[in-house]
Amino acid sequence: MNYFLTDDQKMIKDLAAQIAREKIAPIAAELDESGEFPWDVVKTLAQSDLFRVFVPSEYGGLGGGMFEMCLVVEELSRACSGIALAYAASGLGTIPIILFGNEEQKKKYLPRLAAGEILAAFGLTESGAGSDAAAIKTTAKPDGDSYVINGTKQWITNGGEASIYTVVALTDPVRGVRGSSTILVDKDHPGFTFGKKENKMGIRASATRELVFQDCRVPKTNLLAKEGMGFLVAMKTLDQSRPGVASQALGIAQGALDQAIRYSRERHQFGKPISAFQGIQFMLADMATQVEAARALTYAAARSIDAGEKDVSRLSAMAKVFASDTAMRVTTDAVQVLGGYGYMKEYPVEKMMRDAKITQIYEGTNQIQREVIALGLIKESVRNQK
Ligand code: COS
Repeated sequence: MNYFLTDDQKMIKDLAAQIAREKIAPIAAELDESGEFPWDVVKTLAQSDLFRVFVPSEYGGLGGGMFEMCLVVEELSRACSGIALAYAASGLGTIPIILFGNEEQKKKYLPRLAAGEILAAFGLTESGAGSDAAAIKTTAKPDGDSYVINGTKQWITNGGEASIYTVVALTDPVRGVRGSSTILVDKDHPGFTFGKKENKMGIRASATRELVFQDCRVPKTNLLAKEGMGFLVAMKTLDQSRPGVASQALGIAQGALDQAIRYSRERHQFGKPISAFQGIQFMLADMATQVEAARALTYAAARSIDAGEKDVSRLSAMAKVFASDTAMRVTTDAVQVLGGYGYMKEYPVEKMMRDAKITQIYEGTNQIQREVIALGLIKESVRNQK
């Protein structure tokens, strides 16, 4: 399908594909096993200017948007979505600074993030606040010119590796969600430490850790937007970032489809390549159709965000749901096409199937996405009736 990419977008996509082929694919299985963070790949992505693609040009970026970020994430994820996540999660952590940072905050952080010198992370989730993001307990008590942060954030991607964290905390707990705020916290702030690295089913090359705050005092100048806007900042950030998860899922699905097609041509049974059997052909046809539909929806969502569409929650959630469900189906079918070999670690599809699962869970489970979509439909219907 022709998505009418500009020359710049084609260049970004090709460059990311080349890095995926040459630098990521050869180490994907090894890092999946060891869980080592892919700093060498991060360095290559930085040297190739790929962290710049979604940052405004005034702050050292190339002035693209979510669409360009999605093109990169998709291509990197074809080879390894765990490694790609070091890039994508930094994007998630950068979005609130782009959307809500003041001039001083943008000047301080964005040029270094754009250069790939440092990574960002986003800290919302807690042990008791997953789908129910409004139930956070971490507090940031105003005290003179500072906030004093106490609490623990859970399962934070890039935790311990990133240098800058956007943390959602209650500055006025009595007001509940309306008393939440987003605060930028540097990694080396006294009172800020990290839990152990989590041992995960998939995306094992990515780092997932707790963020632990014990009387962590940060200056009030680190507040993003205004006090009380924390939940809104988080929701607006997730509206923008969810097509990023969709493109990660899309990359995994495309990678698995590529493997299944190649294998079906090479594997002979009953005197023929298995690609000659209709049972396999129909599976490949369905996988390819789903992947293309996921791509069309993901690109449409990212382009709507970049075009400044006001209400992107629903489209963004649709892209995330559809692409992640597609990734799960397509990787499962790819394992089936490869049969016993697909189940073995010598072939990459079993890893892809493990990696795909998280895309149905994080940045809002697919059940939450469906709720966002349905509530959006109902609200629109009520509006149209008035
Ligand atoms: N954009 C702007 N405002 C939004 C919004 C959005 N996308 N979503 C909610 N809001 C606003 C609502 O309009 C409401 O404002 P008012 O009180 O002024 O009316 C406020 O935020 C609270 O909204 P709501 O009552 O819908 O909040 P809920 O607590 O019911 O939660 C969901 C809404 C479930 C959608 C939210 O908690 C969510 O997205 N959960 C998943 C969290 C997630 O993705 N976690 C992953 C970890 S981050 S990597």
